[in-house]
Amino acid sequence: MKTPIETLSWQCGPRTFFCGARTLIAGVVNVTPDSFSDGGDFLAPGAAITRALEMAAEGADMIDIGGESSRPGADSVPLEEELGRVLPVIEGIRAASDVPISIDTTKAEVARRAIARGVEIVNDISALRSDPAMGPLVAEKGVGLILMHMKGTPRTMQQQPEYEDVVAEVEAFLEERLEAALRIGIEIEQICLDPGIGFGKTLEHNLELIAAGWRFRSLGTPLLVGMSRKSFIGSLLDLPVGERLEGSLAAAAAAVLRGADILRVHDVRATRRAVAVADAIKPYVQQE
Ligand code: HH2
Repeated sequence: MKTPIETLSWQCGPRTFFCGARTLIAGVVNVTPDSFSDGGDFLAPGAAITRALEMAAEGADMIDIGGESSRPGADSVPLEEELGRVLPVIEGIRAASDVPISIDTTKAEVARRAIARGVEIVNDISALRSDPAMGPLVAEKGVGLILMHMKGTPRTMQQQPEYEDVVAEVEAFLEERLEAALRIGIEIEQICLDPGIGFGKTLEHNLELIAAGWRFRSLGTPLLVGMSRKSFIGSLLDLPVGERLEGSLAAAAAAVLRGADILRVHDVRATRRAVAVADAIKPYVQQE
């Protein structure tokens, strides 16, 4: 029996995304020397812009630009350096394309300058806990906001993460951050939630969270999941980061069938194809 998937709209400034029937793809471009999979590849603005436009042509629904790596153990980047990395790339993409852009940052000043250049979404992996100015900025500008779960900080998060019930704890965290955002004046339609695969989680925690998608989606917002090339795939396959495409596609299909609306990925064309098949099967899968 076919059960249509409830559509949730995600309001990101002037754009509205409809989440449900078709999985959306966020293409990742890290303008950093040290990101775990593409570190150093796109540090030159021209290379990052070219890659972003290529992803848009491959069918990315949005491009996520980051200037600070959040890989386990990563150091934080000073404000001026982060601005110097991401702003030329945002300007270059905007000059050539109207593809929606999200900025992966925990700093309100980076988000403010990015929004001034046409960015529609703030991807804050600290879920508004790093910078007290971030929530009010998002409320004032009406842009989209991704709230992600992380246990600890990128420096400490993989030091033996422990949970009694990982799904219940991540759910409680996301609910609490959602309520905090609403109290600041951000509308629920602006928000997207993310269980933060790999951020303070063991292999088993990640698998359990991917399978728990419908439960997170029942919090009433679209669900984003970022699994592309991550180390849990490397652990399962015993393969280095450059050889995790097939594993990433399998994880993508699984997450879609378990309720994910948006996937944050490095391989846009391949993921689009894999997910088109998963999307066709999705209405026939029990949504619980
Ligand atoms: N994962 C990474 C970075 N940002 N944002 C959200 N919302 N969800 C994620 O799962 C997520 C994220 C880590 O991946 P990547 O950007 O490829 O690497 P790095 O953090 O080393 O730059």
